[in-house]
Amino acid sequence: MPDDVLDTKLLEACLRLARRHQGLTAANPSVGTLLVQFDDHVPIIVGRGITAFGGRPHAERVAIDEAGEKARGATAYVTLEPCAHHGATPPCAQALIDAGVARVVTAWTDPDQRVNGKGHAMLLEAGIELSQARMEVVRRDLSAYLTRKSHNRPHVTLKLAVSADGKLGVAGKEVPVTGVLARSVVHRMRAQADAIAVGSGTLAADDPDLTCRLPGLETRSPRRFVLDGQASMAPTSRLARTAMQVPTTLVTAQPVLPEALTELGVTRLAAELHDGRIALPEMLEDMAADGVSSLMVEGGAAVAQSFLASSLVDSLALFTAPTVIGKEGLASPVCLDTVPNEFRLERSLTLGHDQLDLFFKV
Ligand code: AOF
Ligand code: ZN
Repeated sequence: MPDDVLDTKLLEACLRLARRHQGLTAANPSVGTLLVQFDDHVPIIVGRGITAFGGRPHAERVAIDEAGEKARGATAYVTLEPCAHHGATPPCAQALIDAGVARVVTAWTDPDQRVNGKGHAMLLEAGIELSQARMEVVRRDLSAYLTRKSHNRPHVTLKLAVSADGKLGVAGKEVPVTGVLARSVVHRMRAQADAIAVGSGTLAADDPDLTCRLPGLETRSPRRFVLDGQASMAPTSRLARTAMQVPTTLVTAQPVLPEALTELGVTRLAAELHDGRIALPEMLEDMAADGVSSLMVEGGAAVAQSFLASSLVDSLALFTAPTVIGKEGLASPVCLDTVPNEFRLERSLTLGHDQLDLFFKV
C-alpha cells in the first residue's frame, strides 16, 4: 500500500476513535490519536487516545501514556492539530516532542486562537517531519467545533419534514408527516446536538418534548431553546413542565419571565429584536458563548425561513414523506426540488416510506 494511502487509512481509524466520544467532551472537540511504529511498512499501533469525557486529558496525552517508551520514533496520527497552549493541560505538541515522536500526520488545523498553526510550527521547529492531510470527512465531523471557533456561533442544522405536497403541517394542530423510522433518526440527531431550537408557534401547536427518547440515549437530550419574543410559553406545556430535567430557555425580548415559568426552572436568554423578530446572529453568538457548538432547528416554517434568509443554515436534513396534507397545510420554505444552490447533497437514506436527504453548505 502506498504510504499516502496508509496515512489516510490511519487517519480514518483515528476518526473512528474520535467518534466514540463525540458529544461527550463538553466544549472541547473529540480528537482521535494513534501512535504507530512501522515494521517494513507494516503498521503496529503502540498507543491510542481519544479526548477524555469532559474534554481532558487530550487525545495525544492518552496515546503517549499508553505507548510509554514505544512512542520514541513513532508516527503520531491526529485528527486535529496538537494544541500549543498551556491551558488546563500542558501543550500536546510539546508532549509529542518530549515523547520522541519522529513524524506527525494531522487531518485539520485547530482554529482556536491559542493554537491556529502554532502546534504545527512547534513540531517543525523541533525537527519533526509533519504532514497535513486536510481531510474533508474530518472537517465534517469537527464542523460544530470549527464553526464555533471560526464564526463565533454554533453549527446550525435545519431539520424539515415535508409532505408529498410540500407542506410542513397544519397551523395550530399536530399532524404527523413522517413515519417511525424517520422519527428515530431525528431522535439520534437530537442526541448528537448540543441544543435544539423551535419557534413559539410550534410550541403552541405541537406541544413537543424535543427530547431524545431512544433506548440508552435518554440522557443525551439537547438543551431546548424556544424563540419566544413575547415570553408566551404556557406553564402547562411539556417543555415548561420538564424544564427541571432538560434545560429549557426562552429566547425573548421580555425583561423578565413570568414567575410561573421561572418556578418551573425555565431560564431566559435576552434577545434583541430586528423588525419585531429575534435577531438570530446575536442569539447564536450568545449560545456559542454558553458552550453550544451545534444547534438543531426543528421548526416551524417562519423560524426555518428566518435562518435560511439570514444564511445561517450550515446543513439541511430534509425528510420527505409520501403523506399528502392538502390545502390547509403550511408551505415548507424548502422542498427537495427547491433546495438553494449553495447546498450540496451529501447523503440520501430511505427510511421506510420516507426519505432523508442531507445537504451541507459548500
Ligand atoms: C488537542 N488534543 O484532544 C483536544 C484539543 O481547555 P483546554 O486546555 O483543554 O483546551 C481546549 C482547547 O484544546 C480546544 O479549544 C482546542 O483548541 C484544543 N483541543 N487539542 O491537542 C485534543 N481536544
Ligand atoms: Zn492538547
